[in-house]
Amino acid sequence: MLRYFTSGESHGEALVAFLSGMPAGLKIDQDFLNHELWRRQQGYGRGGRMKIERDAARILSGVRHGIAIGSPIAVLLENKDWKNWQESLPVEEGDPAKHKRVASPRPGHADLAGALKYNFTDARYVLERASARESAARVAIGGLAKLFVREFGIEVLSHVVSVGNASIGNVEVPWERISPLREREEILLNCVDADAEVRMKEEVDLALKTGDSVGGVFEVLAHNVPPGLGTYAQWDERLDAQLAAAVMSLQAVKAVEIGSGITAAVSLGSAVHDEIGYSESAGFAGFTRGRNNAGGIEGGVSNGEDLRVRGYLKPISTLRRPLQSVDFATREPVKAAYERSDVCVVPAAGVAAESMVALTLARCALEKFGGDSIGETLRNFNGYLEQLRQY
Ligand code: EPS
Repeated sequence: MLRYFTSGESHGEALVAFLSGMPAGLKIDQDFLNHELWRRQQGYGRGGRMKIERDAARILSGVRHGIAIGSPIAVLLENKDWKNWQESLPVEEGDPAKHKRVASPRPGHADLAGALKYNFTDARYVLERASARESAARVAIGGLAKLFVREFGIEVLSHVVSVGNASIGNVEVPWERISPLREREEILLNCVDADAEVRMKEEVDLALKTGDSVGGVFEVLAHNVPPGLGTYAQWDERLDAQLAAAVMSLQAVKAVEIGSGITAAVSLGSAVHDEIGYSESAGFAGFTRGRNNAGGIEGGVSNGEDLRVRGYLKPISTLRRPLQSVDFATREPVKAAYERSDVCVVPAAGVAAESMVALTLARCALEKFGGDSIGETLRNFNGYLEQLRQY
């Protein structure tokens, strides 16, 4: 069983991620992991922190001589900013005069809910863990999951659908237009449509000028996913339910859509469901679809079409022109705390969501095909592919 979790504070010494259950023999490409981490740091509208960090995955365990050895993998990501926080956020008690209290909670952030829950009169400890900095750790192990699902021919990538009011429109972007995005050496807003990208940049500029922040929508595609991952047999084993939870768990995501789920709710059945055809050499078992409103999942099971998962991101809650709040100590009205922040993180959230989709697919694939070594897993996978061809 594939299990994973992360630890680390945004301004602590490091982030750590654990991934347990990866079959032995999987080749680990560290340059690929670091490129994934680089991609998460990009995008127009990111804040000052990204100028400080240069995220790199340091593998501590579970990989030897370039391959996974079947034991738990631990990855460490150093926070370069730690050198500026050693006195204000030490592990030891330190000098309380140097601690950086966050005296007034930011509306929209975890600050108030977290302070109430953990009984803090300061949001510092809350934001340190609730911050989207944590998603870097997920991208490191998500990279490992991507390397694993690649063994099955599955590729996972994202693009930006909208930023604020600027959108590519209601179109189904095919994989062939999305895959070239990964070669880009400069990532503006990770959009397939150059005109829309210019409009998206204007949305960010406007928010930047007014001390505001702006959200948007990203879409993750998983290409070449075989039919049969996930199941309707039990509620929590449905692939759409697992993907929704995985993507919703990312910081600032407030809604998740599979395929054309949102427009489907206001359309007639005949306009929504993807008609079935047959052409012997097509896909995994010869069945074809004229369109993919289902987003590659029917009944909680992958159907052989590309998976399409959208995440709807609220605007970042740290505002340069802060909203109204209350001082934790005095209960007097004050402006919410501000240190520094991003203005727009939609492309970065898309990269983090790719990781969550890859981890989810890796788990489902391991459940279906099993195996303690990559050879055993692929033998089982190839047997299943043959079963589909013979169907
Ligand atoms: C982030 C690092 C953080 C923020 C951002 C994401 O760095 P800092 O707080 O030092 O500026 O830039 O966190 C948030 C969006 C948030 O709301 O906390 C990162 O590595 O992505």
